[in-house]
Amino acid sequence: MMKYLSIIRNCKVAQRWSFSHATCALSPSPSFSSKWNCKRLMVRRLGTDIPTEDRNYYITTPIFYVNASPHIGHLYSAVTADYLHRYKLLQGFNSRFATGTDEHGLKIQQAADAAGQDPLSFCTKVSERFKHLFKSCHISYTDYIRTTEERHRCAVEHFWTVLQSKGFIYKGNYEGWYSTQDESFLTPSQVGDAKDSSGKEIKISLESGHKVEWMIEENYMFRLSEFRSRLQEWLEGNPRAVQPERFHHAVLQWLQEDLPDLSVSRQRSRLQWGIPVPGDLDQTIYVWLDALVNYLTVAGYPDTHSQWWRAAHHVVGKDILKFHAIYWPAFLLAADLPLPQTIHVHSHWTVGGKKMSKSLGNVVDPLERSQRFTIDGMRYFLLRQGVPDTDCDYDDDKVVKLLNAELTDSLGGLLNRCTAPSLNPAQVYPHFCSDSFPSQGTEAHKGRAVDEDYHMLDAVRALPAVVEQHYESVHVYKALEAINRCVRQTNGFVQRHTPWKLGSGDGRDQLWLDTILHVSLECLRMYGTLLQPIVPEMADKLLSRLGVKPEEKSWAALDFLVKYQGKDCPFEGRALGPDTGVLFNRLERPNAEKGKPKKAKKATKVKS
Ligand code: ME8
Repeated sequence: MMKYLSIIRNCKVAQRWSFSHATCALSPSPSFSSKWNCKRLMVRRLGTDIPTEDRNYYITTPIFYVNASPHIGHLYSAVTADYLHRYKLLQGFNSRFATGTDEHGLKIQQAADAAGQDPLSFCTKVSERFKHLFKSCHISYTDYIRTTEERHRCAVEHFWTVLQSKGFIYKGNYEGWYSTQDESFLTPSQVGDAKDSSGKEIKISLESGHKVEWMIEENYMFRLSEFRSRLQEWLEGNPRAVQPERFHHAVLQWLQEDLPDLSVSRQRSRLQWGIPVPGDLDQTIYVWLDALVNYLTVAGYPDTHSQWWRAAHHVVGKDILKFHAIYWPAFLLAADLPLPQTIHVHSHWTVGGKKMSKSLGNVVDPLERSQRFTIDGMRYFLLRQGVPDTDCDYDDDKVVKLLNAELTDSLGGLLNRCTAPSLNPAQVYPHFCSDSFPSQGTEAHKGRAVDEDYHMLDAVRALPAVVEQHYESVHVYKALEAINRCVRQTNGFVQRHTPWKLGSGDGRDQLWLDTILHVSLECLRMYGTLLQPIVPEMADKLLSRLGVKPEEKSWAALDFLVKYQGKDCPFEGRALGPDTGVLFNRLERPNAEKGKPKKAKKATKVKS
């Protein structure tokens, strides 16, 4: 049955995507207009042909522990889920986006004790910090869940009862290693020797480096070992269930190893801060079982979850892959619930090569950085620089260099040039003249466009499909790299034709000047539309400056340069929006400038 469902699901996805690619592939050497049509068809299909239930999209972040304040790594997961949510909305999906905080367990109990506070007030305080960060950074979540909420307790109790009634939970004796920092049970092969700061011999988790302790307890066990082959089947039948591919392989590899039953409760005498096991008040439900169910709680479990649960996608850091790609699917299979569609895994932000983490005390404050580099600046940097497959080192200097180069100079410079009153005194979206920029082929020699200009059109026309592909696979940096490459090409186009030398009153020159500006603004409209999920405020500023109306900002409006095809362009002749200043202000380099006399450097601005 599972296999059958996954085949149907894969077919639907394949249909949706192959539609565009197949159309493209039919043309041996697709011309600008045939590739163009292919794109239009795909957008139309996304807009109208998908059955309503397939238009739901439910994206989640991990729920974060409240033992300390949020850092850049947490913001990265949230920004990743946020762009997916915004992107899906722009495509016309009904999208739901959940984030929140994980508030139970020994680690939180100990942190609250250490702070001398009662656990709930402690959790509330830190949970509010996460909420504040996310709101400040324009994380547009639709649901914020705290595991101390009543609705969640009901969902967890119900879920537990289902697993127990189906015979997947039994009382047993757990004897083995436990890491409180990771809230994780470990097998002997996952444990190694180390010394603590006082030189004492200790045992640590080989994966996280956190200290582990031997524990012997009578508690409830989940029959995880029974699920090995079903998990393998799921992964083999759904090669894109865990992305990127290397993590998919990692999970399959783990499934070849020992998969013992999992302890899913702790004795109440040791852990009071959690949800009691239904019917046995001496035991508290294991915090990971409790936490994972949050995704169902938000979806409306146990009463109204099916509509959203079928559309669930998770964003997680690689540190919690095992919990999401082994324990969670096993719990869901046991409860007869569908498995998540995708688990998008990302690697870690490091500082000086070490994972940024609360326990190592090397965290970068995301709120302070988003004030210093702006919210969109931080969002852009994290998504442009973060690579899902490999860890990425955080460095303020890198942030400044990247944002100055790509947002201030490249994109901001292009917008400035093309909207400057000196080139565009009427402040309108200028007219396109097909005699100046005729269709490629026999007519081309009659116009003023050169080969590179046609290459640029090809690249920008192909851009939405390229960006979509990378947004879908969460290789955002590749999408942003592609956009940035096109922005550079458009800057090259403007530079090549020096429009500032064309405003001499000669009629033909004026038509060519208008055409250069029209093409450039069309390119900018594409970039602004595609960048909305990443830098919402900046993209909005850009599109508003071009005079694009709110209803023209969706994915369906990614029709590039329709005048080139002889069709009417709704923007032509329309007044530009008001000039609200430079798109992205140049940032000061953090340390390099210290001690040097400061030379005020402004964003490139063409004289008006
Ligand atoms: O594990 N780089 O919570 P947590 C990138 N409550 N991302 C990072 C990161 C880093 N250096 N550090 C943390 C938990 N993250 C559980 C989750 S879900 C049902 C329960 C991000 O506060 C990344 O997404 O330790 C990682 O997986 C998550 O925060 C861990 O957050």
